[in-house]
Amino acid sequence: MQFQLSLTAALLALTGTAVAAPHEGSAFIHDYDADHDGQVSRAEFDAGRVARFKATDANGDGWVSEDEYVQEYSARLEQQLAASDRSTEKKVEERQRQIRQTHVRFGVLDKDKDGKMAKAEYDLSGARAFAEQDNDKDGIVTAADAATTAARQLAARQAADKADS
Ligand SMILES: [Ca+2]
Ligand SMILES: [Ca+2]
Ligand SMILES: [Ca+2]
Repeated sequence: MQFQLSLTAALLALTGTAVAAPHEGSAFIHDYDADHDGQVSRAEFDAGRVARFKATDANGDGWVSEDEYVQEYSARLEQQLAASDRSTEKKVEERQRQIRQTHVRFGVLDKDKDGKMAKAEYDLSGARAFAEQDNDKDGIVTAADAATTAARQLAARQAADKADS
């Protein structure tokens, strides 16, 4: 059992996935599959994004600041960490890594670098994320699409790691 747990942790570290357990499948589908049919249509995705933008814009002024962005992510991360069976030490590490990446992500999302993530900037990154997940480009992200994308991303990361070392 202990071996299995540390193996899982090692695999998660390798894939750089948040703290989602492998049996949960695609985090993308988990996040946006509102009608629970196991796949995400473009309409479902767009509705989910609108809701998330609103929820992230905590003070309701129409744009998301870096603080608001990190805050929203960190709340979700804490839920995942609370449900995870990793050691306290690993959770501290994971938290630091994820929060650091969230700041980096905000910088990428804020295309015009005015310190604000506008809805248009958010939509742009959403459209890109959906296109990346929808492997066969039919406008619906199925479990097969998500699995193919995950495999492609893993291969790309491994190639990048190799280039680094
Ligand atoms: Ca705001
Ligand atoms: Ca901006
Ligand atoms: Ca598809």
